[in-house]
Amino acid sequence: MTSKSALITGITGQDGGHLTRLLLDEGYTVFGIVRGQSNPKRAAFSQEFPEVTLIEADLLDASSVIRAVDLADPDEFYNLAAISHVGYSFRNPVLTLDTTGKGVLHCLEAIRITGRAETTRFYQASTSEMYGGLDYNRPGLGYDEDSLFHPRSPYGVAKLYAHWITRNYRESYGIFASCGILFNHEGERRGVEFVTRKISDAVARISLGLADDVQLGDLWPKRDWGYAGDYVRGMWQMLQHSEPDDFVLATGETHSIEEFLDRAFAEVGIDDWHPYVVRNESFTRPAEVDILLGNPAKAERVLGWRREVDFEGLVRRMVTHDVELLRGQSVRS
Ligand code: NAP
Ligand code: F7E
Repeated sequence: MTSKSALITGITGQDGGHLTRLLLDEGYTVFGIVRGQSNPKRAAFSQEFPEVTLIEADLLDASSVIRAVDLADPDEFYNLAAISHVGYSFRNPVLTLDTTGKGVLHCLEAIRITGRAETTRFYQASTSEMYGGLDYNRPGLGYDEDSLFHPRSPYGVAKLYAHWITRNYRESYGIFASCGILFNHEGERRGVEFVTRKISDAVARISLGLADDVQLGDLWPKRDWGYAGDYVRGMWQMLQHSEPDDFVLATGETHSIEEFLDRAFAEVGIDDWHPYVVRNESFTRPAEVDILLGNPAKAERVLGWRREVDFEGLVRRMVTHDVELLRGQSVRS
């Protein structure tokens, strides 16, 4: 067990929940940033994790981030906060730049200005969206840490700034700052605005007679989908490593949304999902990322990182969870 402390931004998000569980199990004292004067997620979070100290701050407000760093005095700082929905970023590009891009600079400056460049290790949540799926020039091998970036959304572009400013602070000020270039990771904590959870939730509702269909956009894009619980372990391993560096976390497999639908509906005994899926143009994007496939060889070799949940296991886990959740709710009501 450790006596270390950690500060997590985005603690009320999917990865924040998984990472909090991991760090508490490792013996960390955990601090988390919550935004908003009445954040509806705060009560549920504190009920699940009463040991965590929540600090009110917002990545848009540099002074609040400095205050949070001073209060927590963390050994490790995990920056998970972002406007993280790609479709939303097209409709809110300036907010996305300010939060997902400039917000990271506020975190790095907070470490530097408060004199913690040599004591606080920093994790930045970089993303496979920085690759954009176009320069897919090594089919079968997947994107790695040396691949070209070509972001295709305001989110991807903002994350690319965040990635490079993190590297810049590592090189300029010697901050132990590592970027995890994570491919899509999902699970029972995923927001229903993302396609996998939207599908698992809809499949559960349809199987229980609570919904007739689900409205989706393009079904052909392919993603490298892993389980979030496996990926937060990789984040933590990056900050335990002897040197700061950048690492891809991925499964090395890619599947279309149609394949996700096949498996998810099969879990509840429905062989043909077509009658239950309605196309809705409003869920398509001005520019799409056609295919993402990651190569996690460096993280496996250097960090000893391994993913444990495969594609089939991920879909089963999500559908089973959502069926049980809805059954529980209907029993209570
Ligand atoms: P998520 O569920 O969308 O969580 C995002 C978090 O950011 C939420 O806690 C949100 O707070 C917080 N946030 C948003 N704006 C903020 C602001 N102005 N100030 C402070 N906090 C703010 O995202 P996730 O899936 O856990 O992902 C974690 C990080 O990894 C994100 O940076 C994401 O971009 C990145 N990433 C995710 C994936 C993936 O597949 N999940 C892959 C690669 C990279 P509220 O709860 O108050 O809204
Ligand atoms: O979309 C298509 C959509 O929103 C996946 C974020 O965590 O991973 C995530 O970004 C695909 C896209 O995830 C719907 O057009 C079809 O092709 O679940 P998503 P994402 O865009 O891949 C990356 C790595 C991140 O970093 C991000 O933070 O599914 N799609 N129909 C749909 N997508 C949504 N959301 N909703 C639909 O109805």
